[in-house]
Amino acid sequence: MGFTEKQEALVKESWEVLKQDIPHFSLLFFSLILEIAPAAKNMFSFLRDSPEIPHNNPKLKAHAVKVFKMTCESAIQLREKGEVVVADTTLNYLGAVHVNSGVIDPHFEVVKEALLRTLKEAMGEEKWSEDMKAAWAEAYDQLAAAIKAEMHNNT
Ligand code: HEM
Ligand code: ISQ
Repeated sequence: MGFTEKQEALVKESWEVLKQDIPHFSLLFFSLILEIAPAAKNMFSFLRDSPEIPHNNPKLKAHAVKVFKMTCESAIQLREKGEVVVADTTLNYLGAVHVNSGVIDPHFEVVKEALLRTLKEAMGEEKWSEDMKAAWAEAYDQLAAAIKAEMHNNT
């Protein structure tokens, strides 16, 4: 079954909420990644040398926003084209960045879990739903698949 208009709307709706407080939600996103996989800390250049997660680190914020935005873009494409297409140069770059940082396939599940938990927190019990979760999960999985394929191409 393809990605529906309703699923796309759910993703867009929650991205609008997330956007209201980027500093908070990027920090939360990151904290959740490290809560699930503490060892991931040393993979990130902007965290490696600091004893705790820096609040308001511009790099952390910018990176986290890219992850949110790219997943949101993927949802739109899934609805429009039925597949996620990432521009070649972007994909090459992301494949290389992740391979060079030591990222391996199982890490993608960690980031997925953290992303979904961040969204749940942002939406609150009232607005969060299984449908919303499934829509983000699908968009993320397809995007992750594209990045993973590129990472394997590089190795
Ligand atoms: C860097 C996106 C999955 C770890 C980045 C960058 C983006 C990004 C946009 C920044 C590149 C730049 O501007 O320099 C994504 C997306 C993912 C994903 C969309 C999934 C769909 C993961 C996973 C891990 C990971 C699973 C493993 C923990 C990293 C690391 C960096 C990075 C370590 C380099 C940060 C640095 O030292 O500057 N990612 N990522 N990413 N990502 Fe991911
Ligand atoms: C890079 N890749 C995946 C997840 C991230 C979360 C926060 C900051 C950077 C990231």
